[in-house]
Amino acid sequence: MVTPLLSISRRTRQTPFSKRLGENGVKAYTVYNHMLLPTVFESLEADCRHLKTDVQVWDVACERQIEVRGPDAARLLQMLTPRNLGKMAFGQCLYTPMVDETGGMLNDPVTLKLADDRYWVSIADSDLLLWIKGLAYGLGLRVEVDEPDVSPLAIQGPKSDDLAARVFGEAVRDIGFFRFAVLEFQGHDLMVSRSGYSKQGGFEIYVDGGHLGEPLWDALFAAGKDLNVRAGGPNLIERIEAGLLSYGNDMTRQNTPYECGLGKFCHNQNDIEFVGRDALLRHAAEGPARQIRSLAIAGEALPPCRSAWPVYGNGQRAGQVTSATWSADFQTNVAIGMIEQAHWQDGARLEVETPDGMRSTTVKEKSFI
Ligand code: THG
Repeated sequence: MVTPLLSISRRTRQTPFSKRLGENGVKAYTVYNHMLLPTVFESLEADCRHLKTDVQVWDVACERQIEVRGPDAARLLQMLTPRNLGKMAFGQCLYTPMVDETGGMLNDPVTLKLADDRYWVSIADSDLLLWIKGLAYGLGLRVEVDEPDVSPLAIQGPKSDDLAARVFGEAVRDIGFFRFAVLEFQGHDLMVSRSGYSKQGGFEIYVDGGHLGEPLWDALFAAGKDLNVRAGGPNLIERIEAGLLSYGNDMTRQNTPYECGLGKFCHNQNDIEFVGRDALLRHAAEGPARQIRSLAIAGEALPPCRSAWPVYGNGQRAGQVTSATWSADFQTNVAIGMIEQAHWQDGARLEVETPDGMRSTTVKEKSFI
């Protein structure tokens, strides 16, 4: 079968790092927030191994920032999410499910507080800007909402602290998980957070101004030569092993945060006002009928999951698999899926209908890593 190519044009936006990706041998892209996101350099498997042993620099400019500023910024941010932001402090990053009036997931961004009247919403792949602008206008809030020229660049892998310290100074080592510090690079103040879309540790630098992209990239590669630094991107194998969710793949507007396993980010909802509260309170009282689970799928390496694969238990529909790939480390296909309550207990044996036929699959309560 022919693997189709992606036609790239002005709509599939380039990033400040695109030229460097070409020079570093990028082999595949996906499109995320209408922007190119590199997915493969050497191979998914080789990239995964290197991520787990060394350090990588990732072009995640597609994690677009939506800036909300003005006297009503805090009120608008709280309207967007069931997570209680009442105690959010400057310098904090919070994983914030965002829902519509039915409690359906619109996005699962990281929200950063830059000041009492200024926030960045670091979005996953959906046009959240339009929803936020519409809400601000409809509610008559005193805010400005736009997409600044900010392009995150991630440093990920076990040697991340050493690499980041060489470019930003020893202060990076003191940055707490999901906190950011403002550090200097060539005379510019940049936000550097301890976060990223892998479980291998690392940082995200919010490159504020596209012209800084190549100088920062080059500084990281010059400083990291002996650390074996390489270009990378969110790695499909590692993110499935880690159980990191992908909006549009593992969850959509059809799912609530509880179904997505994000109920732990939905506390004290009686104390706050947000769109979808009544629907979510009702849903939480009933309990979700299905929930995200990690799964191991038996047999040979499977092709990519391009449409949901039906899952069955005792001949009955038991859910669907939405992401899957071969894991060399676990010597099985690893997967993420949405599984019905009757079948979601740890160790449950089910069947999944893949493009390569029926396979047996085992439900896991926890992710592989
Ligand atoms: N970093 C930033 N922006 C982003 C992402 C990111 N925007 C798009 C996308 N990724 C948003 N989705 C996620 C999903 C998972 C995590 C972060 C963003 C994540 N989760 C950790 C976990 O599940 O273990 C920690 C969550 C927590 O405890 O708060 O890191 O990666 N800037």
